[in-house]
Amino acid sequence: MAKKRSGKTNNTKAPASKNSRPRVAAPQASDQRCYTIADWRLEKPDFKIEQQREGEEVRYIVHGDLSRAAPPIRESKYLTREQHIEIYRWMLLNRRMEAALENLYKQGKVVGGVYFGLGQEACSCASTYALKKDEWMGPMIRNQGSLLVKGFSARDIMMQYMAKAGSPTFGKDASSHFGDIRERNVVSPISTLGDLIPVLTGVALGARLQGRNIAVMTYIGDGGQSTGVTYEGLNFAAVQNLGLVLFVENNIWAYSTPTDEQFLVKDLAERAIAYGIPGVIVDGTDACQVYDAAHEACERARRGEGPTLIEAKMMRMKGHAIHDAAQYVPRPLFEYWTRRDPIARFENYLVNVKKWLTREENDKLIADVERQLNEDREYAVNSPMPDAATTPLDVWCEGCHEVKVKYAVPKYPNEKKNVRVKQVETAGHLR
Ligand SMILES: Cc1ncc(C[n+]2csc(CCOP(=O)(O)OP(=O)(O)O)c2C)c(N)n1
Ligand SMILES: [Mg+2]
Repeated sequence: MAKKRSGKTNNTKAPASKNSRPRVAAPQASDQRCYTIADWRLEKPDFKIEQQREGEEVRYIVHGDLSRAAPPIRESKYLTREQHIEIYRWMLLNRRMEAALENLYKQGKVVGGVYFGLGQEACSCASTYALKKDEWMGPMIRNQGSLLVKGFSARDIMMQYMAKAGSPTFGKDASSHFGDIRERNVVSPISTLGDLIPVLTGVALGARLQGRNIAVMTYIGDGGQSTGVTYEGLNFAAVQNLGLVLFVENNIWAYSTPTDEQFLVKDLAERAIAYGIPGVIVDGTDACQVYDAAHEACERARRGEGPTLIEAKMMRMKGHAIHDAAQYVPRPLFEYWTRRDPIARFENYLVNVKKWLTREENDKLIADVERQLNEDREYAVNSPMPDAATTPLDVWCEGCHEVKVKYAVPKYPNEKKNVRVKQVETAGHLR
């Protein structure tokens, strides 16, 4: 027992208080392993969204400093002046096209719903811009900018939403489920969240069998990344060193669920550690950061070194789709992210910081985008709906088109070595 404080030495240590007592022995330096996640952002927003319940009502309040001014654009290591301006143009077209679609919906001209990528244009446009023409991309609903960069016109996209006969699906799908396996190398979006990941991985595997390491790109949301198929697809790409570039679009919301209610890791890029691949965090509202990370990941893919996970942080600036007014989103969050608008900041960067565009050149560029968009909208509105007689056509494919190889005739290792698959094994599996 400890002696009383009598001036004599007390050799017995007083017990630590309950709270300060460590639960496990303090780890030795040799027990620790460190992993690196690159974080390229010039600011690291730090706030928390808390769910509060009042009876049946659920509401969210946000904690943190939301008063800060927006960060500058981070200088690109790779983009030329012309490329900056090209990306800016795609972003403008992306935004103006979605504004036109919203109006068309309100005029009753859109069949079905409309999805928006407002606030996410830098992520869609600057990422796909890093792909080569013969490489592949699979967009999600908010990546309409990616479709534009990959060669679909605003006319195609508007006609698709209006289910017009001349739309990419000839009026058979009234939203975003279209691709192009012939010219543009775009895999059609798959609504089941995460399923594009193994499909794009399969595209990279197909190219590998044809003797090419290519970059393939797809996107998944903060919500969708929790699906099992995300793990399966990305893990397969990692193990096979396939060139998947996966953008995890962390836009704070999955429908009405904020990220604080979805996962406990600080950053979704940390997931990369579990796959054994590089993970990078970028500011998804900064086109230069998005492009540079995408470019490095694509180069890695082309060298046959495998996939990269890029977490792009931003906010979905509208509801899930046009029917959702997003009233559950705390207003201060909208104000905070409006100051981080990807287009306004990029415009300021090009016109005032870099002085790569004069005011007149900028006005002309915006007017050109508007003119092109107006032409496309008029064409789309005035084009015919499908003829009922053609409705059953192009639904089932029974050998109507050949799926051609893209790069070269595949070489199978077994074929070369003249190894035959064991019949017994095959039969065993089928039983
Ligand atoms: C496997 C699966 N579960 C649920 C849905 C329904 N659903 C469609 S979009 C969505 C929210 C997606 O949120 P997030 O992944 O964060 O993408 P965001 O809409 O924010 O871009 C849900 C739950 C679905 N399409 N697929
Ligand atoms: Mg989301």
